[in-house]
Parts: sequence; structure tokens; C-alpha cells
Amino acid sequence: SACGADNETSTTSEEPNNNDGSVETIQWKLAHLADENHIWHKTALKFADLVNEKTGGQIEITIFPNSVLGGETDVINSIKAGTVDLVISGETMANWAPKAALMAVPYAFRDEEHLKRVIEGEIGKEIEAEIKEKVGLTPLYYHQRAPRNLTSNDPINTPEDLKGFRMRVPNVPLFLSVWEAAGANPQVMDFNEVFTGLQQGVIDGQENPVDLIHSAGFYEVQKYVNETEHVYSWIYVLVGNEQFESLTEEQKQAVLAAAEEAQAYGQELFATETEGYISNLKDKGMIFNEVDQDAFREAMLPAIKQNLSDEQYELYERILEV
Ligand code: CS2
Repeated sequence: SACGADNETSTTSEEPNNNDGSVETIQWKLAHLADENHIWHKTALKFADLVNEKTGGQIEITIFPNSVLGGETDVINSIKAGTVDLVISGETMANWAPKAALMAVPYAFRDEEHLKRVIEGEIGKEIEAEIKEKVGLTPLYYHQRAPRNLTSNDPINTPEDLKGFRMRVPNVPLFLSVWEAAGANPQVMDFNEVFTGLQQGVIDGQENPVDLIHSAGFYEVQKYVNETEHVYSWIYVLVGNEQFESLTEEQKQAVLAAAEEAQAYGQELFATETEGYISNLKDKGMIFNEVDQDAFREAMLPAIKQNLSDEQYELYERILEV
């Protein structure tokens, strides 16, 4: 379910806030790194329509895909500065809220049911609360994600094949640690710089779920999807705390009700479209390579313990128990 929605749906009425007696429309900007065909984009458009409808046109949200407003970390800083209003983000927020790292610990989630028990249970609420407090963003709804796989131009079957392998990871300290431990040479890069890095041979590979491999056109510059499935996770759609708190109570409830419906809409798209991404990538010539997942899990485990703080590791152990 979305974060804290109330089920009443209503349009909002508000005192005129212009001297001509009109009510000024609130214009919000939502930024994300996927393309216009991606589940995140289609769901964000639906969310914007629902918010506009439920507020009687008082809130208009414009969606900016393909990192056009900057990389994920830059956008989060822009929301704090008030020049952007919403973002789609996840474990990158660990740079402000340590508990967000627990969204993407390698091989932590056993299956979809386990993942949902964490997201929608006590632990998910603790992660959301720390994000709100330390990042200054309010989670509105989330997207379940396909597992992250490692892409390359030569097959990677075990960590032994990672010697000298220069790869990009998102701005997530834990990802740097686990891929170093597995034997690769990871470096942080914004998502919108990865294609060029691969095309120019600055990096040899990257890791992402099939939907983002497709969204960024990595099939043009990568041959193999090595099925490490090393991270199974989710990602939030978040609004700046200040932007959200500036709304009337009625407008807040309308946004939360829209988020609830957008959540269900996005989940339906996830269930029906993920398989399609795999066949699309195969049609584009990518080879899906089965790997020794246990070998990657074993290679990464020591780095998980070493990289996480005591508090993060305690939460990790709770996740394993759920
Ligand atoms: C994306 C992001 O940049 C990427 O590789 O997959 O969604 C990434 O997962 C971020 O860390 C999410 O905060």
C-alpha cells in the first residue's frame, strides 16, 4: 500500500490565494532516470492525473524522464533547494539515511513475499521514517523491482572472471564494497553517463534490472546479461517534505489517495511487463548467461558485514528473520 494513505477520495476546495480571487495552481516537477516507456514513467503520469483530478486541478505534476533534470543525487539536492519537487529513489538515499542501504543488500530477500513483508511491515516503516527525517523526502508509493543482473561483453560466470573488470555502480557505498570484495574494479557514475562509459570502453560493465538495461539501451553496447540476481529490491516515489507540508490537509489526503491508486497501477504494470523486457533484450541480441550465484553470494557476504554499521547490520539480521 502507499505510505499512510487515507481511503477517502475527494476534490479539495481552498480559499483564493491570488488578489483576483483565483486559486493559484501548485506546479510540481517529478524527475527520474528511466525512459518514457518505462513502468516508472507510465505510473508517474497516472499519479499526476490522479492528483490533478482529486485536487480539482489545484496541483499539476510534470514528469521529467531520462535524468533530464540531473543525476539522482543532484535531483535529491535540488528538491532540498526547492527547484525540483519529487524523485524516484532508493538505496542512493543511504548517503543521508543509513537504513536506506537495507533496501538493496545483496541476496537479502528470499522471494517476492519476503520482500513485501519487509516493505509493508515494521522494517519498511522504519526505513521510510529515517528517509523522511534524514533525507527530507516523504515516500508516497513504491515500485517493486526486478533483480539486478551484471552486464558485460564477455561472459562472467564466477567472481574469478571479475579480475580487472571495470564496472559502474550507482552512488551506493555498499555496492562499491561488495563488488570490490567479489574481485571487480567498481566506480560510482550517474546512470545517465553509463551508456557513454560503456560505448567508449571507460567501463566494461554495469549492473541493473532488465527494465533499466532496456530503458538505457545497454543492449547496444553490452552482450551478456549475467544472471547474478544479486539485489532484489524496491524503489520509492518521494516528495520533498516542505512541498508536502505546504499543502492543505485536504490536498495532502488527495495526494495520498492518488498515491494509493498509483501504487496498484504500477504493481500491475510490473507483473505484466517485466517478462517482456527479457524477451526484448534477447530480440536485441543479448545473451542471458546463467552464473554460479552462490559463488557471488559468498564473495559478497564478508563485505556486507564489513560495510554495514552495527545498527544497519542489526536491521539486516531482522530482515533475514522476517
Ligand atoms: C538505478 C538506480 O542508477 C541505477 O543503477 O538502478 O535506481 C539505483 O538503484 C539507485 O541506487 C536507487 O537509489
